[in-house]
Amino acid sequence: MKTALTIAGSDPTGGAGLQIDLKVFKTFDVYGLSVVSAVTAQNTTGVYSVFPVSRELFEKQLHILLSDIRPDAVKIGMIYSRWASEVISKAVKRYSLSNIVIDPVIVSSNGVSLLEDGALDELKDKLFPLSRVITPNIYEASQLTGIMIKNRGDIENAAKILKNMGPEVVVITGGGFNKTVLDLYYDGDFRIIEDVRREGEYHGTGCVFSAAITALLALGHTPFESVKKAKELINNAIERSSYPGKGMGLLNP
Ligand code: PXL
Repeated sequence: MKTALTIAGSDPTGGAGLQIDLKVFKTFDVYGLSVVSAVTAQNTTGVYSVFPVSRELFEKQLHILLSDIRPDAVKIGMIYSRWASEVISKAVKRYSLSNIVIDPVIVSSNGVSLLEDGALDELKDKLFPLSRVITPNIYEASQLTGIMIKNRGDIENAAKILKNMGPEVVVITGGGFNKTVLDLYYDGDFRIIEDVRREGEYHGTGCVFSAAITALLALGHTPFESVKKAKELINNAIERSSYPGKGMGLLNP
């Protein structure tokens, strides 16, 4: 059985974070492993608190796990701490990890910071060069590149800058205007993935997307196949989603 590791925060709603990642891995019959970076207190109305784990606990979780099991792919989601990128990059080298997918999570939907000051630069410097796929949304792509993204040309420029930071493939999600959503796939050539815009506000779409890509890479699919199939899974998870609380909908992959 193929295995995938998620390095992420805990979300008690199970709609984002390591909990949704594990559910997504399961839908592809990929065995899920998880290392927790931070524990959040949140519900469907938003994130209320973030408690990062200590560096010692984080390192210990990684090394005890990886000295035993080598995952076929690794997803890096919310890491919170500035030091986490260096710890992960050392582990990637020491344990020869491949198929690294990075979802550069910065803030929650209700505006709570999920990344410590200075941690984004560390993520760029230490982990982007080791990654196979990065999946920023438009906001994250803007923050990472300093480009104010207002049109399709801006998205393409941001993708080029991000690719120069080291990943093999850049996927910028959530572009597009009016009734269409547009994801831009860039590996040196541009490919556009267009879809109809779906109504409603859902928690964890970025997590589901990047976790699905991770599972599909673990199974040996190419990055482009993985991205296309990940889109299908999101649409499925939206169709099966529900509103169990007072706020956002929760995806059900
Ligand atoms: O969707 C980004 C995200 C990732 N990981 C955790 C989160 C969130 C958003 O709230 O809480 C743990």
